[in-house]
Amino acid sequence: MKIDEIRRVDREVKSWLSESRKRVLTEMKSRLVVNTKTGRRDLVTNVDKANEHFLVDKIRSYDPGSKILGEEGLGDQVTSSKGQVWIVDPIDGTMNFVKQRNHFAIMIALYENGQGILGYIFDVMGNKLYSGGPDLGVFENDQKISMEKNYSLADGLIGLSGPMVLSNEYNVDEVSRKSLGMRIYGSAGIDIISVLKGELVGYISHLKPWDFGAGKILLETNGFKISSIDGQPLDMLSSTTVLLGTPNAHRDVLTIVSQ
Ligand code: 2AM
Ligand code: CA
Repeated sequence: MKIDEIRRVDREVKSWLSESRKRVLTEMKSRLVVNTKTGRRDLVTNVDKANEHFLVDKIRSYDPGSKILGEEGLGDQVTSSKGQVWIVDPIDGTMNFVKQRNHFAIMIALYENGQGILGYIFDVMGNKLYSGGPDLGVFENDQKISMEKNYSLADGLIGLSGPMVLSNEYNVDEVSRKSLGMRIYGSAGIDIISVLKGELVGYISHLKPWDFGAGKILLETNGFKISSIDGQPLDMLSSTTVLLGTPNAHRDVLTIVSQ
């Protein structure tokens, strides 16, 4: 995609996200309709569905030739990364949304032939939009941001998923001990924002494409590493255990989990 078109799409997506945030804030004031998906901790609400509907409609009218992978299934059956592929997570951190009315995100990514073009993570309650891509750089609202420092695992906090801590999958106990402490935020989007800002040196969680699609673009643009927990490149259409962070922390975690 040419830079002029990327800028045009960027303006357009930001206008959708601004409207989307306002709608979510309004809908949050009414009683939520909460349903479970795979279990009692995997939730979907009327707001997740309405917001995916809203965003998918916007994408379809703006870019009818593209394909859309949406968490709640209102997009398309996407089986190939050829062409333009949008990835939508209408509410990331639905448990936080339901129980805290805070610490959740709206996420959108645009890939072209598997290459990240634009990524968006909107911290709704903080009213901070993290956006950008390789051609634009990474922004917190209108402010350009960069990696603060290439921290090692021993120099910072590590974000982990609750279920992985409980099962000590991939020896995350040891990862946590080597760090300055672990944090469990419950939203991949909020964890990824924390890594971008230097508040966490890394994050480990089992994730689906809509959980990491936008974050991968923003992280790689700013020099962070993201891979599967065994160090392999991510497949944009599959779920896997994901490791992301500063290059040093990423290397430190790989060393521990491969022992
Ligand atoms: P969600 O709220 O959009 O479903 C919580 O630990 C984080 O992991 C959230 O980003 C959440 O996204 C995601 N998540 C929750 N259940 C998951 C599952 N079964 N597989 C992958 N990601 C999940
Ligand atoms: Ca979601």
